[in-house]
Amino acid sequence: GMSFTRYHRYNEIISYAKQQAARDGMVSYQSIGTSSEGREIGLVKISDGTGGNKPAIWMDGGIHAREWISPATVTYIMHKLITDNNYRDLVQNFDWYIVPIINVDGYEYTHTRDRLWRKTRRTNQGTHCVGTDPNRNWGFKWGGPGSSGDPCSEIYRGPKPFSEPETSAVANAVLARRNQIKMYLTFHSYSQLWLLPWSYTRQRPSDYSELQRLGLIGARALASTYGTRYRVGSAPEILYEAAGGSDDWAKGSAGIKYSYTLELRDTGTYGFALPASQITATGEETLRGVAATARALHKTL
Ligand code: 0X9
Ligand code: ZN
Repeated sequence: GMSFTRYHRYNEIISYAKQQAARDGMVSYQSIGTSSEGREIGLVKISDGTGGNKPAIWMDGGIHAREWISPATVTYIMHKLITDNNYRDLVQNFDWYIVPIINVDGYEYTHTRDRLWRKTRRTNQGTHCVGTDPNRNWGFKWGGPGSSGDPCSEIYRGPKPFSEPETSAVANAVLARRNQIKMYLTFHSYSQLWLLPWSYTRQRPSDYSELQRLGLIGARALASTYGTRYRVGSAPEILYEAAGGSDDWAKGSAGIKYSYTLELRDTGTYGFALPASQITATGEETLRGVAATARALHKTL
């Protein structure tokens, strides 16, 4: 089983995902690619198997290495979707695709060398500076504002779109299921924000009010759990402009209408070093937010 009283290493999370797949017929596991250091990137599908493919929801975590609460929360939600009957409707109405950790090399590096590492661990030509910001590396409006061409920058976009095997693997896995996926959710920390497209521009998409409506439903349900308050809006309005992120790519390139980035707990008291004692509460409130948004989404289909 999996405990949520501490942060787990990459191997423990992947083993847990594989175990669930081995013991529960509704869960399957596959590798969707390999990181630059050779680690497998795992995808879990939860599907109750009555008939063919249903509308699906995609969730991923751990794009940024140091944001440990992200893989922990995604794993918590996965665990609850599999084991808690209160969420049966969500598994009956949707297939769920879940990648607990995208930046697998960076995640391990934060456990072994540098707790605050953010980027991937691929070496760059002509410099000792390592890594690309995997949330500036996606191929929609790549190179735009809020990204850098300097390999030594924390927001280095990489030499070209999808230069990183990790972002490329996830993009290909999403594209292969693009007609099925109705919502894309990606989990970061910290700041307690429910971010709506776009991030690359201050302009709002034409369907902004529909995206905002579902975002507000999620943030309200999240807050009603333990009182944790989220702000809902686009990144340029409530955070900063930044092009090349997975959320903009999911909407702009993959055509997934509902695309959100959640910035989880906290607002800066502990920041990236959120104590493990907050994993279950963060997982539970985020699950309730996601569940409320998913139920509202289902009514629109
Ligand atoms: O800058 C980011 O990538 C995210 N914030 S974080 O502190 N976790 O690094 C915000 C991402 C919002 N979406 C895009 N910029 N596309
Ligand atoms: Zn992040």
